[in-house]
Amino acid sequence: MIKVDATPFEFGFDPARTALVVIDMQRDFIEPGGFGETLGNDISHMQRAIAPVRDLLALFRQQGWLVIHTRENHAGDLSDCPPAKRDRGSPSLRIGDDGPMGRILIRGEPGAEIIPDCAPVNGEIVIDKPGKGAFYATGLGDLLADRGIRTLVFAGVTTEVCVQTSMREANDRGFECLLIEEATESYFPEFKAATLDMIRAQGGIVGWTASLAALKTALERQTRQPEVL
Ligand code: C5J
Repeated sequence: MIKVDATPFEFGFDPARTALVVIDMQRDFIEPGGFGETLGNDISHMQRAIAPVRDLLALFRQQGWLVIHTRENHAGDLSDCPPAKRDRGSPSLRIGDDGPMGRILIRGEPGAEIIPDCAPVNGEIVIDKPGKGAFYATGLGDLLADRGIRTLVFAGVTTEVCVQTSMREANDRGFECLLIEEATESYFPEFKAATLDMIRAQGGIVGWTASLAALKTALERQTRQPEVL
């Protein structure tokens, strides 16, 4: 069991039953001309999450632990996009419209790909999801059950939308969930802060949060432990 200094209290996990879930580190949310920007958001905030997500991925890869990526996207014919999602508000471009990185939020288009810094490597799992939550209309629940996974470490964007929704879905399904604080970002810094508070309030009502440094320290501590036979 690895024990991490976390909030609201220590978080313990068995790596064999744990997966990292990196939510939607896609060009459409992070780069100019994508879905995030068409909604009127300041995408510059997203830059802060890139290096920490990359470091977190490197950590899991070094240890050989399970890594899962998600992508929010839709079929080209929009059959999995509720009209309410496409038609709401007055974005400069809607889901499915042609933008500078191809059709906005459409599976297979350049904008819907994960940014190169955080791109999946061979053997990692990629889940395409039409909703904000990673469990809705995807095979994620079955995949985790098949592998005996009970603990999820979360990262990605955006904190209060797809990350929080996925973490709440996981919590309701009985998973123990840890969000890595620097490895998530919102277009609204105050929403990120509020989301971290909401997750860990009331004795960890949705789960835990911890810094990347705390996770690294926990791993170093574990490596230094003598092996008791
Ligand atoms: C949004 C997401 N914000 N990945 N998607 O629409 O958080």
